Amino acid sequence: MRRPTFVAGLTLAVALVGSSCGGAASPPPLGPDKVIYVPEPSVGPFVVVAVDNHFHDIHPVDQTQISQTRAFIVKNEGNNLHNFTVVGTTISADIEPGTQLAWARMGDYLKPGSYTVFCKYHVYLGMTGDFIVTP
Ligand SMILES: [Cu+2]
Repeated sequence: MRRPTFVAGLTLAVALVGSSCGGAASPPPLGPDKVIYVPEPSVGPFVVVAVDNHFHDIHPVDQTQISQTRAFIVKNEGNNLHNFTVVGTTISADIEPGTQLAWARMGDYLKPGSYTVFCKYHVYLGMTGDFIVTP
């Protein structure tokens, strides 16, 4: 119960500061896409978040392993259209903002092996990822 009270107090303080300026209230500036870092659980669907022209959770340096038995989801939590193209396959799917690509079972789409993926719209910005599908 303490946290909501604090937030309410902060909001009031901001409102007071704003009104003391005397000018017309301007809308808050649009910040970058909000990214919340949550460790990937080892059960349930493996979720990749596409945001800021970047694929989280499948950074090449992490050698991410995903069992072929798991569900696999790519969520577009940004404001831009993204795409999920898997190199060496015919898989290339657009993912509209606020939507997701969802596979009930990874192995139905990608057999065990190493894969590189990219967004065809933002590959020039380095929007790529790597992961390993395991048996
Ligand atoms: Cu993209």
